[in-house]
Amino acid sequence: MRCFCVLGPAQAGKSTLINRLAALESAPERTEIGDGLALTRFSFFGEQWGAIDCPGAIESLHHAKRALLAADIAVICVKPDPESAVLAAPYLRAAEASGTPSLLFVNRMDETNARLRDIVAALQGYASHAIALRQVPIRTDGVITGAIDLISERAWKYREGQPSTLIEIPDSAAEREHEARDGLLEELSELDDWLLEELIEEREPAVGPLYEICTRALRDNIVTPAFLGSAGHNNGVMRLMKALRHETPPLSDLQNRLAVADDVAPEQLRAVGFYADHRKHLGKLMFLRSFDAELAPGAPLAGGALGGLVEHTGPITPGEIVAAAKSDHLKPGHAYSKTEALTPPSWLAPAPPMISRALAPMREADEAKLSMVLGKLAEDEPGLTISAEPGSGRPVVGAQGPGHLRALCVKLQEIFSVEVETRPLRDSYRETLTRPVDAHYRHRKQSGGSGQFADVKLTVGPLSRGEGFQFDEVVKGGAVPRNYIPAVESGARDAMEHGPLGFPVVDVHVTLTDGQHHAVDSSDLAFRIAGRMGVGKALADATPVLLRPIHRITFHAPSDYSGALSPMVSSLRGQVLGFERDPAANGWDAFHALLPESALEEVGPALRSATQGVGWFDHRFDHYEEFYGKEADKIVSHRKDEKAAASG
Ligand SMILES: Nc1nc2c(ncn2[C@@H]2O[C@H](COP(=O)(O)OP(=O)(O)O)[C@@H](O)[C@H]2O)c(=O)[nH]1
Ligand SMILES: [Mg+2]
Repeated sequence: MRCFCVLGPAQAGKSTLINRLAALESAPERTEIGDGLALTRFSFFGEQWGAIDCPGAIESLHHAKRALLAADIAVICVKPDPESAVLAAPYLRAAEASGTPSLLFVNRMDETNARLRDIVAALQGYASHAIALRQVPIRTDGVITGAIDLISERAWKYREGQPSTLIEIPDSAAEREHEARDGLLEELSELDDWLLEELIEEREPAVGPLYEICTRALRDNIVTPAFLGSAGHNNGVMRLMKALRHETPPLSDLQNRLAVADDVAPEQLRAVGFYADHRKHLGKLMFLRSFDAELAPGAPLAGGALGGLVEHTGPITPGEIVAAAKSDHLKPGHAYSKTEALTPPSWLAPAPPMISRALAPMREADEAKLSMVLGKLAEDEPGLTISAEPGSGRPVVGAQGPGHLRALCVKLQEIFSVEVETRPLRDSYRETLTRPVDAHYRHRKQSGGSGQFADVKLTVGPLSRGEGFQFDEVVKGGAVPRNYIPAVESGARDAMEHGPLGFPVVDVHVTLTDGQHHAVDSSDLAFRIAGRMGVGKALADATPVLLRPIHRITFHAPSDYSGALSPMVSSLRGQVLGFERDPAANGWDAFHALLPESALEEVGPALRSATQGVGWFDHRFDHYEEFYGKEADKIVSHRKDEKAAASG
């Protein structure tokens, strides 16, 4: 089976296009894979084809990318106006990063007056391969009525609901056709000496060799050819399918791409696992594309045996896509030899989570099950991250966006019968002190026979931001015996856990200067308590101040939006650091800023609206910053109320 995937933004007409391509010759057969991926099988000119439909929401980009693991070629289906080109940018970027040859289909041409060359020029801004028109439209009174193939120079007139008919190139289109053809041939002549000579000698190059050069240019990822049409009206669909038939590279090219990062020979790859779906009664289903005629249920794969196939009988031919049950040792994202699973390619890595939520099961009894299920799901879906919330220990889920998070909750309920509620994470405020103070604390307790006694004198002062905690002692003459000093330090550390404002305390220097002990009643415990109480008292006296966490954030977005990011950062109370061209992709910038952690919740939606949903970001904690004013006071009093509620 030969296989292509259709990538592109929502509403570009991807699903419509697949239905039309598949229905050219036979009745198509569509199978849902999961998370917006679906496989349509069909035959064309005696060959078996598989088309993978991909979701168009940017939160599902990590799912769409999986299709590139299994496809010989990508069709990038776009909307027909220059302003929408940016919506295709993430897909152009993903296809290029994966090394998958791609062709463009400019769809919905029936709805636009925009010039194709402007659309392609706008797309070129986000592509590093040259995009070359392979067709130009024929327009009558502004409406598209057909297209001219720039290689064969044949013109086709569209007919509603019927195959197009061959016509003479209309006079009105002739000049444009020549201009576009010259452009295409010039592009191709850079790749082929024969063609260059033909052009220099002003000979008319033969069509057969021209198609061959096109095929080579596509296969080598030098040129991305652009076709046009209207899937909704079945126009340009046959032309596209014929191009796919002639120009889709062989299966071995995919094996080569997948093997490139590892030192396994491409021929040793038996299959690639691109998706795992967890189903209610079937358990985990692994979707694989096979490379090997000997792959069969029970055959060795990645150090285990391939399980039974769902809805598939007979041998698995190379290129076939199958779903295997009972293959839990297989993880998606890897190509497999008999004995090994290769490292997933780096281009497959999802964007960092855009939204994080703590999860709690509605039924307490589901707690262990929830952790187990989340662990299983995250193993098969790197776009989902799982961690534990400091303090509560609750599982924290990082998702690609609110829709992705909702989809997870639905999966948890419908497939695993665990109903959950979600809540935002707490900001990790800290506090510190602003001046050094001395403290004296005596712990004395008489209970029955034995008593407790410890006396400490301490100096407690601030350290520079980020230095954490330091403990020293300058005790003279054994006033506090050596063996009790570690207990004083432990007590001081205990005091750091909850400061006078209710938050963990950082950047503090404690010096034990003096003290007293009792030969019978002193103990580690007594000195620990004295240390804790003494430091606690000092912290309260030393004018504590709230610290808020500041993150360093990098926005990844098409360069067009960098201008809009500065005001966005300001409105989120952040500070712009600057931006540069993203070396990894044409037409993208990496934009850096500092933002308070409390603003991270708003970053996702703000970035979405500033970049038409195309941008993403990563961030990491950078430093703590002293935080004063009304907002800080509110946080402190809220914390007090919380503590009161918890203890009362
Ligand atoms: N006018 C017009 N509408 C189209 C065309 N292709 C698809 N559509 C419509 O566009 C909408 C989105 O199509 P769909 O295939 O679901 O897009 P997807 O989100 O990319 O899969 C549907 O209402 C289609 O009927 C086209 O070529 N012309
Ligand atoms: Mg669709």
